[in-house]
Amino acid sequence: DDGYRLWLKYDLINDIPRRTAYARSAQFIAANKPSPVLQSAVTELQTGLQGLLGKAVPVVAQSGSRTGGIVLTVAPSGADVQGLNDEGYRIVRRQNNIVISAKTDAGALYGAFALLRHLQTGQPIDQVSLTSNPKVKLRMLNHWDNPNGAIERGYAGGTLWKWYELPETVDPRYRDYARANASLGINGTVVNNVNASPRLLTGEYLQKVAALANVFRPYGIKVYLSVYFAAPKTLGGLKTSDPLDPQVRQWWADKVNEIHRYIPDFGGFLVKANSEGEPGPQDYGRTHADGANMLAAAMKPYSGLVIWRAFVYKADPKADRFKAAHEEFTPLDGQFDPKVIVQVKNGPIDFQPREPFSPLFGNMPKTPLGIEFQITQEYLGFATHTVYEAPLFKECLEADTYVNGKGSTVAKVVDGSVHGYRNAGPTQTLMAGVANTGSDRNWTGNPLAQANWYAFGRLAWDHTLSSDAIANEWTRMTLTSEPQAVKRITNLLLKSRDIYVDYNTPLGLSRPWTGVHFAPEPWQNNSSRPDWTAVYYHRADSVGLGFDRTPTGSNALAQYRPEVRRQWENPETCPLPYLLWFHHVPWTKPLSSGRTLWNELCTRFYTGADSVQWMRREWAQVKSAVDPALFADVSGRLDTQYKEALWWRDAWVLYLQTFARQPIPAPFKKPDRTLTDVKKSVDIYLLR
Ligand code: BDP
Repeated sequence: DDGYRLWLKYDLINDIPRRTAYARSAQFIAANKPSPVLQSAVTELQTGLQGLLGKAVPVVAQSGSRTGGIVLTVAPSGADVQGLNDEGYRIVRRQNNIVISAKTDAGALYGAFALLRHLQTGQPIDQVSLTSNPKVKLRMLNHWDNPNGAIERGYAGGTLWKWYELPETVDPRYRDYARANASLGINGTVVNNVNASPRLLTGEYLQKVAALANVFRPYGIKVYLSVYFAAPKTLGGLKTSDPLDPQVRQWWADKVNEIHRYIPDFGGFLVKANSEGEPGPQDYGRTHADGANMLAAAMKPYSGLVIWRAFVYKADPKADRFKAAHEEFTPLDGQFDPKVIVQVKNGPIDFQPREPFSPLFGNMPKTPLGIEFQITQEYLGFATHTVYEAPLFKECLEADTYVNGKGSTVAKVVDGSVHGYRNAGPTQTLMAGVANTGSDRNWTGNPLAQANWYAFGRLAWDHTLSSDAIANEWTRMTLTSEPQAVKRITNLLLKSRDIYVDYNTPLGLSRPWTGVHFAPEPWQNNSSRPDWTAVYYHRADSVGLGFDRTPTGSNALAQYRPEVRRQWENPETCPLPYLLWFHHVPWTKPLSSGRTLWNELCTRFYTGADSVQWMRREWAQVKSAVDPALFADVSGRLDTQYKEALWWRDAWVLYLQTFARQPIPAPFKKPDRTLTDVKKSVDIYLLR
């Protein structure tokens, strides 16, 4: 198995009684006058059932008096669709048929995939009764793909989009990409990097993007573009890109019209502005709101949206980067056009293995805030380390902001239930994930990283699903149905993120690296900006370790509600996973675990690395239950992961030891190599 089919494998069901029971209920597929989207649902059911049942299932126009089949019905109102939102679905058994009802064709498509998932995971079908509504309206992938074919922070090959062949040649893979996304309910895709090339806005490239949009449309997926804010200057030849300049505004209005000539249902713009060197409205003394509203005005005649990123921080040596987005954006609350959504990364810094939730969530009640997660493993060991991300996503989504009292979780801020974004006219709710897909045959490099794409999509649809349920479902659809193996793999996935954190950034450490974000460099202290060094984040000195964000330090804690602050402000009671995020802790201080900080750190680094051995042993146990090629692929990656976990462990403990000046505690043995050895190996890795 080369992994290409992802979780849509549709292999023949070997359990004959079950297969027979399913076949009895799937003797035909009925759909009236299929639109392109409904036709996708029908085709997918046909393909899926043919594979699972080993026989072709005919499609009929109307069920009439026939029974024993699957009936797709779309109606804007009526008892069948009561309680459904626009994209929701209901699956029930009625008059001996399985009826999939929805208000829209997209809802029926999601229902079709849900029914297939139900069968793929071996659920009983006789009394099937499923109702599901997406909790968030825009469920989107963000591709950081460049027109030259490379992917920023991509670890699974080059871009999926063959720009030089488009629009004449349309790779069939685009359709499989759309199928996979639609199976999860993903309904939007930003096809290019947030560090955007203006080239995507040229007529030549818009035609290419339109060809992709044509493939994605029958799967309910809209295309969005990241835009380069200074395009009026670079592309339009204007003297300025000032958002209040009438010519600039006209340029964008014309551009938006042009885009719609190619892509009538264009989704909208994603904008990274005045961030990490990208141009933006502040270049002209204007605000983020001025910039976003100018694009919203250009978009006014259409349904498209402007998604404006809040990922900003300035090169100020005295500032705490943690506070930057909150400081810049909260004063603008209420100033954004209703067509604007502000997209906020899950944490205040930058997709670290574990971060507290961003204090922006809940603190802009008049502005819809979308959440951005990173699926690609930029800070999670690239495609070699196995890190299942659902627990990371869930940890943030379930965190309580207390903005409207207890229970104001990040998820409820994002889905609109705290501040009622849903009622605010055309505004939307949004969950975005930075894609981990690439041109590798298996899409994600590490076969197990497919689970992260899957988990993101499932949580964007329903953030109340558990990490465990998603892992179990994905494993059964993708790897094996053998119960013991499913249990083992699910357990391995669920533990993998904490294991990574333990050997990489335990107790609230963060960002121990430079440019490529892989090799350990906690000693890194030299960069054009202080906040691009490692020492800026961990603040190790002879006294202790960690970033003081209490009132004696940067007081970033003041950006949270008192209830949240109270959880973290006292170093005696701050949960250990967040300790060094908020406190500079003496090396010798006893922690709640009973160990001193130094001993606790060593314990984490050593047990974290040892746990990768456990992952290898667990994986070895499932050999007979999974495909041999896939088994070997993952085994090799786990071997590398172990080697690199030791590398991380040694780099950190040897470096921190120069401050803590204490021995490695028993029962752990001191590393075989010296700090100089590790530094040299990092230089070699980074080709320095
Ligand atoms: C950082 C990445 C950088 C991205 C940036 C962003 O290292 O490549 O451009 O995030 O999200 O984590 O804009």
